[in-house]
Amino acid sequence: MSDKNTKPGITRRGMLGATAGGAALLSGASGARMALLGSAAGVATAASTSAARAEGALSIAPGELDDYYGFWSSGQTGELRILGFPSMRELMRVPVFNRCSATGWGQTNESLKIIEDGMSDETREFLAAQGKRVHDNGDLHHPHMSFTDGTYDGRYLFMNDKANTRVARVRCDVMKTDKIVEIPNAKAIHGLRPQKFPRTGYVFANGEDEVPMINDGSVLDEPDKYVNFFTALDGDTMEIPWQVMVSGNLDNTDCDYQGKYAFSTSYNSEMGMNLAEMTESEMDHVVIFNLKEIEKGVAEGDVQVLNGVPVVDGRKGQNKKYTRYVPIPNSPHGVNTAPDGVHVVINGKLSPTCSVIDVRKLDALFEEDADPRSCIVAEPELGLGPLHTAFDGKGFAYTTLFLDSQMVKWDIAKAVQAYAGEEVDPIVSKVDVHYQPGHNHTTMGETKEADGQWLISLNKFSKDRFLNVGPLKPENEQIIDISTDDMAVVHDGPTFAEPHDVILVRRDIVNPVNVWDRNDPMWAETRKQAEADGVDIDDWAETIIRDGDKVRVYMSSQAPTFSLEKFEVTEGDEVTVIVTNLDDIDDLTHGFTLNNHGVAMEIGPQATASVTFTAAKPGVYWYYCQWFCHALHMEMRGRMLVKPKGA
Ligand code: CUK
Ligand code: CUA
Repeated sequence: MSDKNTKPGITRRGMLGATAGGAALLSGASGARMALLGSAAGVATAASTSAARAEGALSIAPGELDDYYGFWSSGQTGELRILGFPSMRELMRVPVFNRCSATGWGQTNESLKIIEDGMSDETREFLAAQGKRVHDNGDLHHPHMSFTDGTYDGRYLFMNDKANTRVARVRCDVMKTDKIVEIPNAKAIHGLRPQKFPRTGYVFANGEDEVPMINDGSVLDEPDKYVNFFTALDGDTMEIPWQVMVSGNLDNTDCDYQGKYAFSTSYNSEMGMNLAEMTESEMDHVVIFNLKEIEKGVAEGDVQVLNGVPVVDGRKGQNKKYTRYVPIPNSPHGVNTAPDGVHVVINGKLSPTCSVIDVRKLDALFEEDADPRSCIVAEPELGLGPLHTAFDGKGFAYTTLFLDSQMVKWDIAKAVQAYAGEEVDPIVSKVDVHYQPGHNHTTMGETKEADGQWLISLNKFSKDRFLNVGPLKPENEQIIDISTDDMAVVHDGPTFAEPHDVILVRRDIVNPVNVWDRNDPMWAETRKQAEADGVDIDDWAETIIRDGDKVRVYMSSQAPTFSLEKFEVTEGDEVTVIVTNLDDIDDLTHGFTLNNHGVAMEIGPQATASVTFTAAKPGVYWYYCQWFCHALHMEMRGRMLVKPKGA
């Protein structure tokens, strides 16, 4: 059976691996022991089945493909990472908020345009005052794919930057960032989710840090002057149709499968400014946003316009049409909507409980004088430090317990029964993870197509699990087989700072191209400039345009040569090098690196990229192709002569 582009189930390898013969292939004493036990008993035990299944699925043979794409955040590294899952082979890093040395992201004119287009004038001036043009860091926590009708649609990935208050979009056809938008009014975008139904639609973004409404340096310790914002972006245009002003801070967010409500947790309902104040009350809250009422309020002009964005007032005790504050114990963190389309799990963090909302009770919640807790239908006690929950689509939930260093599997229906007073235990089983898990995720688990195959635990501490690399340790990501109730941990994988979150997407949903379209919008501005200069960048180009002390150098690349083996400029010139890769073969990327100028960029097959720098010092400088493209790749180089001024 070819498992290319089919829905993964138990693959052929997995089935073979589940036999005693497959288990015998396990290396090491424990593998041999399991294989012996399995065959001695005549049946595979749960543990050996898991191990064997893992052996089959995790050790993907050379040349074979994974069943899932894993889209990983990278926290303070600022990039998006793509892994094959379940093999955990890293496939690609997509620069987003970071400066990338390999691709030139944050340096090429095309990437700078994307980064600067979504930047406020205020930030532009602020950066200029520090001698900078763009931020070169970000803190990317939450990557999520666009949805249509409750499941991933393979169009875009959206992600937040907590450090510099931005939201970015990555195009899934080329796996490159195409929009980065600074969110006005809010500070520190943390939770982020795309609308699931009818489509994305909105991308919801939480502001984590409260700031004084007028933040001009005159207010510090007057909490009543602090506000916070919930933002809706339009996933198609990346414009901001509205924001909601809220009370308390906002942590994580999710939304329903009906297109009516969104939810945000708040760990600081107190509006405290230090640890003692922030953790003072036993109850914090989840804010429920009534999307239709907010849209109506915006249409009717019940807004104040702040920095160009219509903002409705959804603060506690204000207009109750827009928001409801549901009390939740204690500093809730993750919020996760189950694939059943009904249950929303709020993870208690400092409370050992998760609170479960039934979305069918939300219309009534927005009625006058409704009990704010009337939408809660379960509150199972799961263990210490529940942070995030994932689902298998079979009625079970899996919650990370940060303090207990465990994953707990529980039954949603039984939790509802127990809350109603029945004598049932919703907890199915627990497994140790290593150590202190944050996010977890199941295959397709945040869609209505959750398939119950695998669970991954993203653990904040690895301690002794890997070779020691010094005081800074990697994190540890563990794969758990959820095909049995025992939840066997079947894989450890170290990872660098600091993936918070991941989504696991069936591979038939993601279909990137192999070669760029020559008319891609990514270099539309560069094309316009070339047309103005009378240069056809779709053809072999070797043209140098002088425009005062600006020089534009047009060249093409075709393995193993640049069209220009040399060019001349004058000391002090502002030089723009525009390279078009005329190769149209899969995987034939060239690069342009200019020695001692800090200049390097990627030019994919059929792409155009450009970079601008100052030729500050007379001399000969070699430029070279930095992607190994041909047997004569080393020879793919040329010289820039910088002539002394006035010579
Ligand atoms: S947060 Cu990091 S573990 Cu930013 Cu999604 Cu929960
Ligand atoms: Cu072109 Cu190496």
